[in-house]
Amino acid sequence: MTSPPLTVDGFVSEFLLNLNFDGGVSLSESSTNDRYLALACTVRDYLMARWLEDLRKQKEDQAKGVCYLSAEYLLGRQLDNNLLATGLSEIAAEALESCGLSLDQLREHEIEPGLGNGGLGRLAACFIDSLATLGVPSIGYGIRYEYGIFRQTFEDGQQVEQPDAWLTLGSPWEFPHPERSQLVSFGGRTETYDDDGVTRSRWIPAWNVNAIPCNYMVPGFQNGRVNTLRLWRAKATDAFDLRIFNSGDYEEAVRAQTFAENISKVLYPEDSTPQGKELRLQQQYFFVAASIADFLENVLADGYDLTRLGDRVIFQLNDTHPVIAVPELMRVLVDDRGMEWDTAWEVTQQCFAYTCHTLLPEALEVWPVELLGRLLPRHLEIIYRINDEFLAAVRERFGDDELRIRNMSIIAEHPERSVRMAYLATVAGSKVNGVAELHSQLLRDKVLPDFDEFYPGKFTNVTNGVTPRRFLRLANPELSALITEAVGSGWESDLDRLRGLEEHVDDAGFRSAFAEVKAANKRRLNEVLRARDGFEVADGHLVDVMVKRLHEYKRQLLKVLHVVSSYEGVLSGRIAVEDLQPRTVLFGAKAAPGYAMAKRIIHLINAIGSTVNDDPRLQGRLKVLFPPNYNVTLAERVIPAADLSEQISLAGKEASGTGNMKFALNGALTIGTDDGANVEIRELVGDDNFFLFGMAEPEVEALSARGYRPSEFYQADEDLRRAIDLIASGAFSGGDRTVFEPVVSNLLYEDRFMVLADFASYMAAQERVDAAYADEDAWTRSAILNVARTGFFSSDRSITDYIDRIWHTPPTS
Ligand code: GFP
Repeated sequence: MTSPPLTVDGFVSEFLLNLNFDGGVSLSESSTNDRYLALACTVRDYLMARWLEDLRKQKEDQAKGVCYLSAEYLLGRQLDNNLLATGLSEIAAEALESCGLSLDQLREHEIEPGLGNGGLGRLAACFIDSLATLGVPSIGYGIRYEYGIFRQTFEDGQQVEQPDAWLTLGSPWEFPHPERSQLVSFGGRTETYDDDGVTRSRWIPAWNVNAIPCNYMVPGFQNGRVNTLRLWRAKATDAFDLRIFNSGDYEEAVRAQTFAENISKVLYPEDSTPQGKELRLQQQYFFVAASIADFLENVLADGYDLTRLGDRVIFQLNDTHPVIAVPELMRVLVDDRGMEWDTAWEVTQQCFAYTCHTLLPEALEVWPVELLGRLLPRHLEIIYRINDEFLAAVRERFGDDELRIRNMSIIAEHPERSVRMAYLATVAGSKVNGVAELHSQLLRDKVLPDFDEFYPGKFTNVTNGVTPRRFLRLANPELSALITEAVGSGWESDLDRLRGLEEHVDDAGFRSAFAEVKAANKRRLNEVLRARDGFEVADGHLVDVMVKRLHEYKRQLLKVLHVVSSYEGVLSGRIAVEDLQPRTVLFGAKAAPGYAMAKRIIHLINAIGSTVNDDPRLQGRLKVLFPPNYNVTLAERVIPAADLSEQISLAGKEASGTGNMKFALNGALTIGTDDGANVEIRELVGDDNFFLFGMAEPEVEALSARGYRPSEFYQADEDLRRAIDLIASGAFSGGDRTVFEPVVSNLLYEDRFMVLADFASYMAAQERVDAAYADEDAWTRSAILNVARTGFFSSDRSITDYIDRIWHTPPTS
């Protein structure tokens, strides 16, 4: 098979073929959607020969590869990424122009697949990009949700969730293969039987669904490599019941179908109800069972000796969501393939590794035994046996230290009997890693210390990274051009070369070109926000950005208090309005639908925005913008325009952060706590180019041990008191004091994430920001040094670390 010619004419012919023959329309009659679909298919055609070749080679070479198991992939738009990977951007633009079309217009038509919530899902997308760029044999496995993360709108400032119908206009990047579906079973019971004198167990499931693989190309950056992302879609095994349908009961006729297909309907269904919880566990098992079966049946060579499975594959568990894969592999090896338990357990331990992405105890998933046993009875038996043998080994080592044994048991007894998935992953995984130095250390010291002691050498760190292709080259074309001019081409896949920019930092011409790029990016953001939301980013403003999932530990409320304090300062005359550094504070955040406090905080930010933005006393010097529906596409516009990156979580709570890396690489300065990867960013860029504030993790611990009383901070700090009182007074809620009362009382009487304790230090750091920003040239210098010194945060480096420390899967040609 050959690719279409890499010429403008070749591209035009392929495009028209796709439009006419696949789309069934002529150019003159075609809609924007027809044209977008034809363009996507054309780009695909250029990747196809390599993809098929790589799939063939993967099967033939049987080299060790990575199966990345992740319930989320927050991919972002595909067209531009694939054009860049194939080196086709210019040819495509010219070809379309010769047809009277605009590439810019067609790229805006694409709806991004939002198959993830935030950092975790975006990391998975960066990782598969890097795996392909480095040429590592790998498959990303996940779920092809029909509805991704909800589309956020605001009504009266409050979040309203709309379904994200990303598939409605077609899905040109996916290749479904119903003929390769895998049957995934649920429910029922187990039984033992006699197998030639040996007693064995088996599972008699009650129902099943088909898992249909939908394949996506994952091209490496201009290296001809195309890996695969395989997402599973649920399809009922029984077609609807025609007899019932004909009797007129249409709803009942499709009930089984609806039930089965709900599994891949929505990304992370709301799990505050028992049904929602169960559906989540169904999703998790659904995709890992299909993935393991697919790997064993379709990727592994026929007749491969399964006792050597660890030589062929490592299943990387992206957080706890796929951990049910551990008992599933055991079940397949022992029950289906007849392997001895001990051998199977040895194989299983070689084949898994686990990445933990959190430190919040409530985010470490547990499944009630009652639910797990009902849905996956055989898996529960297997988990019990793994636990019994593990605890026996612990006893052997530490004696009958019952407290330790209770603490280490995979089965928790309180508040209800449940399976601790992080523990199961730790026991089964060949390695366990955190996602930044500090996080990995805390994971060992605080979250899983007994395991660290029991398994010396099992714990390691791999600091997260982000793909420079999407977040620098595509998102910031002007800065990319400047970088290429300064350090030459090829840095996109060798990001350490950004160091070369340091040589240019003393060159006034370079600094002014750099500052001009930032200004141009602000203008571009302005155009986007104006068209999208009717917002304006005023000229000369410091663009201060906090974009990330809305969560109390990330402390959007601390940013809110800074804004309110500045506002209150002007109202009360404490700050002369002319002395206020003109700032546009931009928020972007979605709150989980069931997370009431997060939603209140969104409401509060919007309420503050409407009050502050319209107050003439501010003379336009302070603006608060909150464009709804923050997603990858908006991130690509916001990040390059930012001056200041807000990374202000309570120390010890943010595992890593990846937004922090994207901002630094795009020349924003960070105001941040010593948390997650901020620590490493600061070490690399230097204290002079980073605004550090707040307690470090040991101080947080100490304060917590002493007994944290937020109201004491409120009493002691007049600025803080005035800011909180202003919110409490109803100033942002039309005089109604009840609206934000829950936020205020939570801050005053609980404040789990110590916003008030860090307030004074944060305000002082913001003053340093204002002072620094006043010296534009010095600021630009720091911004350049941020870019130059953060090449370490390429996801290519993360993947190289995974290969060296965990996977041992060298690249293949
Ligand atoms: C989570 C953690 C982040 C971390 C990412 C990727 O993402 O600190 O950077 O996973 O490891 F919290 P979010 O849940 O914050 O999106």
